[in-house]
Amino acid sequence: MKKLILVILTIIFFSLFKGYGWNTPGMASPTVVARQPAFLMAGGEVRAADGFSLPQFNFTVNQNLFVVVEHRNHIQVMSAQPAPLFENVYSRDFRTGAGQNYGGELGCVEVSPGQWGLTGGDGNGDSQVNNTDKNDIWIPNTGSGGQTPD
Ligand SMILES: [Ca+2]
Repeated sequence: MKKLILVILTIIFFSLFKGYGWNTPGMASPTVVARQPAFLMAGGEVRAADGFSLPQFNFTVNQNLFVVVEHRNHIQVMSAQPAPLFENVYSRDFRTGAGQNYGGELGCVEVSPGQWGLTGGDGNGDSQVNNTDKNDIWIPNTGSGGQTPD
């Protein structure tokens, strides 16, 4: 009998924005069209609440979609380009390079050659990693159990 091992790193919020492009003169500001919690798996894939299927959204797509990944103690990342559609799936792989996210290396780090990850350590969720995170979140919660902040 095969064992099924499900490794989930954490829960994220997976959002979709519509728009024609970021900072495009004369174009309307991007709008959040959908947001849902999802699991960030050990391999970097995103899965829906059941842990297996892809997150699904129920709306009509009539503009470019940009993907945003929000994690409770990482800097929020947004795709630099619209997510391409292939076989009814919109996807964006942030692991393949700093150019995948808006802001490049400001929002990600190369964790191994050719593999990129989200910048961690944003304890207070203000999209910056600095001494405020260290002094207000990390140090007071060092050694405490559970997830911090809750
Ligand atoms: Ca912070």
